[in-house]
Amino acid sequence: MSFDPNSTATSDGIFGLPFTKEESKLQLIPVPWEVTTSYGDGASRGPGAILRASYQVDLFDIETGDAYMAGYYMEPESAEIAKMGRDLKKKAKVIVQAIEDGREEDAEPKKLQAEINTASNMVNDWVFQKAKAVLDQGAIPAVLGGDHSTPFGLIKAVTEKYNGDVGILHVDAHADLRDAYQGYNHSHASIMHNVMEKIRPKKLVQVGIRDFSPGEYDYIQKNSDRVKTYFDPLTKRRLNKGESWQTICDEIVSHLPKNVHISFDIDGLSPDLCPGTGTPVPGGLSFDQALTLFATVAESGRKIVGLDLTEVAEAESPESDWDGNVGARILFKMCGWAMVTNGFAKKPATV
Ligand SMILES: [Mn+2]
Repeated sequence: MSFDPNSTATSDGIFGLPFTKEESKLQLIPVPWEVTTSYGDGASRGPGAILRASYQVDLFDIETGDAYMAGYYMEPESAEIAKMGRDLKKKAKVIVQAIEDGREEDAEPKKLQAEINTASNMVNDWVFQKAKAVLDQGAIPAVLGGDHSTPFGLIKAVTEKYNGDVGILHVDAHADLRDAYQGYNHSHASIMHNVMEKIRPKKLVQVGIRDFSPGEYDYIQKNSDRVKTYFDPLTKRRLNKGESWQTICDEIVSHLPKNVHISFDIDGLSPDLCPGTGTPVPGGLSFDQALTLFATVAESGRKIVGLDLTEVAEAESPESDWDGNVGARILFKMCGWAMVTNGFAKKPATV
């Protein structure tokens, strides 16, 4: 394997890198799935949008150096999962209509919900097996969604590997702590509730949260020993009163155990950085604030043992690759820090 990092991409691998699966310490599992998304469409095409935009990212990074030399590999998308997702998304629209019409208890929507729940379980199992195989190879697994339901199997595999001693750093506009959503057991709006109740990692630390239900707020209050939420408006007030983002990042990271899984919903960022995402909310993190948060995790001595990036949409207009571009750069930074914190790469001496 030889290539020139100074030239433009010559391989069609993620970030233009030519590594095989076997030689890669970071392996991406794309999950083109958004069956239960409630608002905008497009997250199922996120992995493709990120892949195309990834060729523009310059490989050397001032914070993580040539971490990519540890090898990044993205699996081809499963055509089977993409097709199953497309077919079920049509059926999900029938359910949404039934709910609007007050017919959600009818036999037809109930049957479709059951069908979607079965399919979601299948996708979770599929992701779990894939992630487990990556971990068994001594590499770091990552999921590229798709909607935010997609990393469930990944978080399960990572948490099992470390016997539960894992903290989830969850960046999102939404708390994703709903018990169930529109009759779905595994929807994007319930991912962290499912993670905390069915997988039970040690800690959930949420950042950027600005959209949640009273029930979700209640869940956060009742589980304050396991769930720490940084509500975006309150964090912004602290900044406005003169606290530094670095101070707040140090505090956020202090709640996490040694092993950290980063679950990054792109809508945690300010919506000008993800205009095509399904459920954008004003407010949120700047790009630089996200990078500082990652760097703080790494510099604290914690290890990034898994990561996912979800809800990146293919932009509305075919000429625009902005959503993919931002997504690719967030992904690249998370991958770089994962390599550095696992000892697969060294950061530049000057940083
Ligand atoms: Mn979200």
